[in-house]
Amino acid sequence: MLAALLLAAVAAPQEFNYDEAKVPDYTLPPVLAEADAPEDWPQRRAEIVKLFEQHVYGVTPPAPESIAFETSSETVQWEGWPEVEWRDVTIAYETPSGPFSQGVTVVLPAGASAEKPAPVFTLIRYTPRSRPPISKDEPERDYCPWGPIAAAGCAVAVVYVDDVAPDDKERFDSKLLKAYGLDRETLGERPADGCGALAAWGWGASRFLDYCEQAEDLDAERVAILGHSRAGKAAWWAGARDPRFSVVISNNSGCGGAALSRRRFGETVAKINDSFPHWFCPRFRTYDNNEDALPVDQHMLAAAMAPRAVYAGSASEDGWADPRGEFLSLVEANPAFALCGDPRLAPEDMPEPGGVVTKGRRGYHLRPGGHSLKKYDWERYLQFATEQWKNAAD
Ligand code: GTR
Repeated sequence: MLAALLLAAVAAPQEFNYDEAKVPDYTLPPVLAEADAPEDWPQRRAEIVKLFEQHVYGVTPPAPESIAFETSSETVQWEGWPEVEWRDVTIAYETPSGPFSQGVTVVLPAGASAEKPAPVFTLIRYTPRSRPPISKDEPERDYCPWGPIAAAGCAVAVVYVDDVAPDDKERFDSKLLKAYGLDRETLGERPADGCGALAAWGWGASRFLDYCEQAEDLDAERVAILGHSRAGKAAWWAGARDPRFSVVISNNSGCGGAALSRRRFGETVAKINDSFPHWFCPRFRTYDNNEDALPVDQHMLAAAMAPRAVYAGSASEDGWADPRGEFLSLVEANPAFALCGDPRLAPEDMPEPGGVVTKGRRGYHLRPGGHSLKKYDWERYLQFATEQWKNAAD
């Protein structure tokens, strides 16, 4: 009898909330704290980044002192698509345990040059590396339509998570983190603020930005970062840490990404820590079923992008990622964006499925459908980023 009861308890599906009426009351930590003027913002922003580092994502290695790049290119013309250059970039740097390298594939529009450098979309991608690296069709979960991106005059670069930190709880620290002596074998145990995989992926994306800064045909002032789902979480954190990314986008990133943790809608902190303990720092576990004790919530991550541009793409049937919680993060970032002179977003501005809202440097859309990165999403990201880059240039 006892055994049967225990079995039933184990087999019972965990309860997750999908009912707006059951979202608990919560109070968010303040975005500005003592800051109340634009000149106070850089310091407050730095405090926010530090809090996320200590409590959520973990401390990344320092940027390498010297870095070198090797490239090989081919011109590709697929029927019905614009001619592009596919460039494989090997990024190499010294680490405490010797040389380390990662690869990035860049697709450049024909005609990108020192006179006309191409703006860049940096996609953190967790689909295994393949050749051709980027497909023409839409079937993949983190699809990358390089044709339309090139047609818009932009380049797209793919950062492969596996090069820096395999997306696997046993092996995530076997590459970059091991090279820096931050792996469990070296340390014995992960420290409370130990670097998680999401932070390591973003760190790898910053090394690609190092490349953009010296590649004449890429425009380092106009580099966007984005990712889908787990890579969307990594993209927002990479964008918060590295202010060289001028536009920061997450697609269906949910818990630990754009969604407010205190809403406990769909995936929760306890659930994500159980399923993916390697994504975050160990201290994040102390907030399992204890979200109100977090010194941050994800609206502060959106705020950390100010005065740059930030976007969240949601999908109407992706309750697990809490589309409303993703929108509310942008809304609750109001104090930081208002300080930079942007208009306020209101909860009532949340669009219906199929709608987009852009105010100042913040954008959001709710694609009809489920958890995926689609052509629909990319079209909106292209439009938002190009508008932001144009506004910044005006
Ligand atoms: C899910 C996870 C989400 C999201 C997703 C993905 O299983 O619960 O947080 O990251 O995976 O990355 O596809």
